[in-house]
Amino acid sequence: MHKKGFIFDLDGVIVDTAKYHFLAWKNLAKSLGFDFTEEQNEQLKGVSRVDSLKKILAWGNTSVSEDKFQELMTLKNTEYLSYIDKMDDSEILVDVPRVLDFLKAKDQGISLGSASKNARRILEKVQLLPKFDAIVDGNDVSKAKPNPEVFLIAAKAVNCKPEDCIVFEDSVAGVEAANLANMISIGIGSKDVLHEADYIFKDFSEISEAFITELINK
Ligand code: B16
Ligand code: MG
Repeated sequence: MHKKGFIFDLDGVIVDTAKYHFLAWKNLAKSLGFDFTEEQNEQLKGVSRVDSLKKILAWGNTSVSEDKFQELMTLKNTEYLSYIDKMDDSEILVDVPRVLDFLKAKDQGISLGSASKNARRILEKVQLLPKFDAIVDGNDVSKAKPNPEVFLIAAKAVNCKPEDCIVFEDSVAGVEAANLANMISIGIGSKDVLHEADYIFKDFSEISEAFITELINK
């Protein structure tokens, strides 16, 4: 059996924390006197906290001092964490445990590759932390997706070459990062949004064990 590295994004792939990011950013924008749409929110998926705030301020034609910028980041994260702290394993997206358990049974490398600095806290809340061989998150990288850094570190962490890795991603930036890393990209979500991915599935219920076995033996 060939050992492959399977790298999972967190938000939008394992759990739907995107809705909590959206809520917290929307309230922040509201406090600054403007709003943004769900379509604009799509551009924030997979993007780091700093870059998200930069985009949002640009949408609102607003500029702030460095101190205020830091204050806004803290405000947003505090509200976001208030939602996270209420999470439990019922928020794990459909069939994620089935796929993780299948990969473990096949002795494949399992890494997290997330932009979030809250990744460990979220995985602990939903009780999935022990399923991962390695966690690479926003605290480990200096370059945000679409830069491939997070996935390259995640591959190394399970001793796999980039071309032996498969990435599950829900964001445009993340799919681009996986492609730039020379990994197989699997988009989780809409075909209209994730058309750059090598494969696209609505969610993990569409991912069969036969398909995963094919990836392992590739
Ligand atoms: P935090 P992922 C990303 O997580 C989210 O998709 C993105 O919306 C968020 O801004 C980013 O994490 C940073 O999150 O504020 O918790 O550090 O999709 O890469 O798992
Ligand atoms: Mg994501």
